[in-house]
Amino acid sequence: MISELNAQFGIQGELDFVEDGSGLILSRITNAHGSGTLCLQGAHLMSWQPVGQKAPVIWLSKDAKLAVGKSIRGGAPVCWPWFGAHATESAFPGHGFARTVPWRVIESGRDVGGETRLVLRLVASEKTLEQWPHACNLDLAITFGESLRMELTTENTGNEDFVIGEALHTYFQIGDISEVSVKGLEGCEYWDKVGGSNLKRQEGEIRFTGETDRVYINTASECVIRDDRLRRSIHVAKSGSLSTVVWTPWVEKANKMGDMGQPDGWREMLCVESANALDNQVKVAAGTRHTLIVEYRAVSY
Ligand code: TA6
Repeated sequence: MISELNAQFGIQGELDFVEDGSGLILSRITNAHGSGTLCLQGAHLMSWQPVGQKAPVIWLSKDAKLAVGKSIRGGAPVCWPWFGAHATESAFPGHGFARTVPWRVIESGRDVGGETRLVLRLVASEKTLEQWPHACNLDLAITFGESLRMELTTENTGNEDFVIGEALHTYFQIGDISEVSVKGLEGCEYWDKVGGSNLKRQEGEIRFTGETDRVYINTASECVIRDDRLRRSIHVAKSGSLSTVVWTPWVEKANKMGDMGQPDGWREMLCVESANALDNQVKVAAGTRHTLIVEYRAVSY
């Protein structure tokens, strides 16, 4: 498998595939713009560090475990074909199954300007069809350049419309949660999931003083994470997405989760997730496709 992958999709000195001790396959990318790692299971971006940035832009828990069928704590989990708990089946996995099932490589290449591109497709199985009995393809195209671009495309190849919820549930590396703010969601309505689920409106920039778990709706805005400790801004631009989720577990929830990198790994991460969730779930009509796109850029100051 590894030798076939490298023969068919490897790019000398830029893109290769290796087997992790857990039996999962990782893709390693290095080019003039930076480096990254992606796990084929879940098409799960695990790391990205552009040249010129002292710290990675994507956070991965020190306790992250790679295991077949298990989600990885950190990186950019693909939440699909639902976001959060399944609407009716409590036994179905939270945030859908896409992040814990095999994906296969369908394309690799070098774009203009020396960017490296990789495209993966979710491998449907009896298990996925049990939970999602629809004819469709799910592809993730990821381009490693000065910025990081991800395109999540759902193609409805059947003859019935279906509705999806989705997110690129990205964990960003920050200096400390007390020294960051998020701009771009001013005036937006959001479902506040801490202490029930109430609809509120964002006033001003977002700062963090406790557990924060908010689904901002009806917003296509670019968000900027301003990080005064690392002296950089992370720009989260998107298209094909009308929800943005902002999440920090804070100390109690992080300790309960147990895989956030004790004692205070949670202080160095912030999720700003480009999604279509709750009010913004997407109907993908039969024979059509829908793409959610994000572009991440780190700018030092
Ligand atoms: O996106 C925020 C959230 O829905 C939180 O409520 C929390 O559950 C987080 O996702 C992590 O979920 P996970 O299933 O990856 O542990």
